[in-house]
Amino acid sequence: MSQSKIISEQIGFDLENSEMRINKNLLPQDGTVHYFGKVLDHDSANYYFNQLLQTIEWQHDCAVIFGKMIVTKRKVAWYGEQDFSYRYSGTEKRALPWTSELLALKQLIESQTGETFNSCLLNLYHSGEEGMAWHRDGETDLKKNGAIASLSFGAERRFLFKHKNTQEKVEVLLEHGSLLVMKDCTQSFWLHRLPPMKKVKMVRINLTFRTIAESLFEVQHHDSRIRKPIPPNRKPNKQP
Ligand SMILES: O=C(O)CCC(=O)C(=O)O
Ligand SMILES: [Mn+2]
Repeated sequence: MSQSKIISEQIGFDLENSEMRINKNLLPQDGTVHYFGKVLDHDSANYYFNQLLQTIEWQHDCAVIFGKMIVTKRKVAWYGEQDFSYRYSGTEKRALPWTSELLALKQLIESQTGETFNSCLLNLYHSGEEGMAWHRDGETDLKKNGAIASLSFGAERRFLFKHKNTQEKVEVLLEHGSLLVMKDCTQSFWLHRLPPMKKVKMVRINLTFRTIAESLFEVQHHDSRIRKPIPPNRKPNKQP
């Protein structure tokens, strides 16, 4: 039995169902997005939804927008294989060590996609009133053209892509227990967004597994957004 089949069975992964869908690229040009659909069976998706809700150290996100510190309604968390420290939206974040659930999910999507990931950004949307504006995940700390694997749990939400030159839009519905992968040059040409859906009252949790660029581990403090792990007895540098 293959390794991915063994993992799939342990974790409740709907392998055969997903294999039929992954070959279709949702984008007409300039990038690759594969929607695998529901990759976890309903009970496993419920299990992970509840575990993530309870075990993740959720915190409101802070961002500096037009010089003002904004606290978002949605909550976020960041986990990784090292306690990476990085700067994002004018604030400093530090990755927590993998939980057993995140490691199991990472192992599963790695065996399915053939990609590897070393960090995960998690978002918790309390209801359809919360969403995320147009953006791309092209931060300089991420591996160039690295795959980003997005796992969704809870409320079904629309997810949109918009081409930065043609304004062409592509839409997909992200279901409970589903996997979407963005890769190649997608982040260079397409923005994405999670629009609010006022009728949705349920919580949604999204996990985006990413790869922090190896070369940046070596970059030292002065101007990098990612730093080597900071020794526990030293405080992170102050905000500018
Ligand atoms: O919640 C989602 O589906 C997308 C989240 C996202 O785009 C991000 O965290 O960068
Ligand atoms: Mn994003």
